Amino acid sequence: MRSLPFLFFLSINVFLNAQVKLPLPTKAQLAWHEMEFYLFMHFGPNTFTDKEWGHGDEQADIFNPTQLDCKQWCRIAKAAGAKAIIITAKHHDGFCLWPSKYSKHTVRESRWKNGKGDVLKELSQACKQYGLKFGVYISPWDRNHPKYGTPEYNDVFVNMMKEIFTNYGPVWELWWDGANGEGPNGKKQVYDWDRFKKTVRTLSPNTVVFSDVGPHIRWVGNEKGIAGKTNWNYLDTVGFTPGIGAPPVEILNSGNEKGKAWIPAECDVSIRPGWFYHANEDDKVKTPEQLFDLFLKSVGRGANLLLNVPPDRSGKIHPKDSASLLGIKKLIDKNFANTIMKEKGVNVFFDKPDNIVIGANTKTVEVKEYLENSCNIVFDEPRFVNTIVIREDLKHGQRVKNFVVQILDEDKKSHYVQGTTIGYQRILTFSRIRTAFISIRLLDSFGNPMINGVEAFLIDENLVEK
Ligand code: FUL
Repeated sequence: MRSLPFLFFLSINVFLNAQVKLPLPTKAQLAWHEMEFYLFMHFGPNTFTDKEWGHGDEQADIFNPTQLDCKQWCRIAKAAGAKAIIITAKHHDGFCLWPSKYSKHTVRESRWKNGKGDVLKELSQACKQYGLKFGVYISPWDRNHPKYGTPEYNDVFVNMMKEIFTNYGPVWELWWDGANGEGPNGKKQVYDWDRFKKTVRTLSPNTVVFSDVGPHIRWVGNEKGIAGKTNWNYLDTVGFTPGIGAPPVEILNSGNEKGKAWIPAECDVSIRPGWFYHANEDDKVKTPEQLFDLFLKSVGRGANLLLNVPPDRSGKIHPKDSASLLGIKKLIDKNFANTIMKEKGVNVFFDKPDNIVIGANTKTVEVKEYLENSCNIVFDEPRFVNTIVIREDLKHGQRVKNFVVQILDEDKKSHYVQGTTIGYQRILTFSRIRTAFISIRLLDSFGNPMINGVEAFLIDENLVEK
């Protein structure tokens, strides 16, 4: 029996939490969460000069891939299980991978295909053909454009975005880099962010826009591909701008628990040390196991993983990179294909026996009286488990603040794994334990948790998060 004071506390707490009006994702943001893992491609003059940040004074002729093959990129992305490709249409050096009317530093000025080539055209078409979403990175910082540092550059940037939306859309995600320095005229730009946002809203309302502070997707605060173990999809942006005016990286990494806007984190990281291709990094490509670890630390913490795979000078993905990409797909398939929950002799109870959520995004259960209730996973026979996956139905906002997983071993000793936020998906791994009883307790939340997936796995013990 619960004591009266406890019941009183419980009802007050539920009442208070129910009063909190949570920010909610838009339809486009909800769909974005389901994208989970996709590729970034840094490609441009830097690929040919071995630089990371071109100065903008590189000869356009330097850009001359011998066998550019965007279909190869797409085939590999597909085989890796990635759902989109985001390309650096214009990096800080200002070189445009499409023949923009608003620049004199583009593929048109290069020798590649006698100035008739268009990488954005080839890639956007290939993505359509292969069923991948197409995204565009366009650096606001431009070290080549003569107008940079003057109000007219904002017109240039807006016009470039217009060209991209009009000629290569639909653009699923648009990426605004926060780096900001001087232009060729030695001046820094005052960006008209409001105008930029309005341009996207008007011309391509379904595009999700990434920057340090959104408006739709935020930077995770590091370039290592690692989200906070606590990762709120909420962020406060008032008074902040992308770049130098962004919130502290710790905030970007974890979000704001009581933030006013839905701006989830995206984890960008490169498969190699650099963002652009460098032959001397061919032996430093991340292994499938390292990529799997990053998957756990990004997608497993409710963020999305944007993995950079830079094409080489031929214009293709290097065999070392594609081998690692196929490797991570194998690891994900092998380790997450079979949820224990669907096997015979497994009983799952969430609140009431008819409230069962097995697998991913099956049905949503509102967990009432969450302080008391838990999801119990009971096996007929003891078995090894080292991974629990739990998901919230984000249509109702992100609610869970704190939870604990109790695993009872064969000697009736309890092991506890603590968790804070869940969000789209939390993958908790631990050293394997032989158990017949697991209990997930949701300890604190905004209102009642809305859970739409619980799974248990035994993954390769070597892949458990370090
Ligand atoms: C940074 C840039 O300066 C890097 O070159 C790279 O493009 C990375 C994704 O974003 O801000």
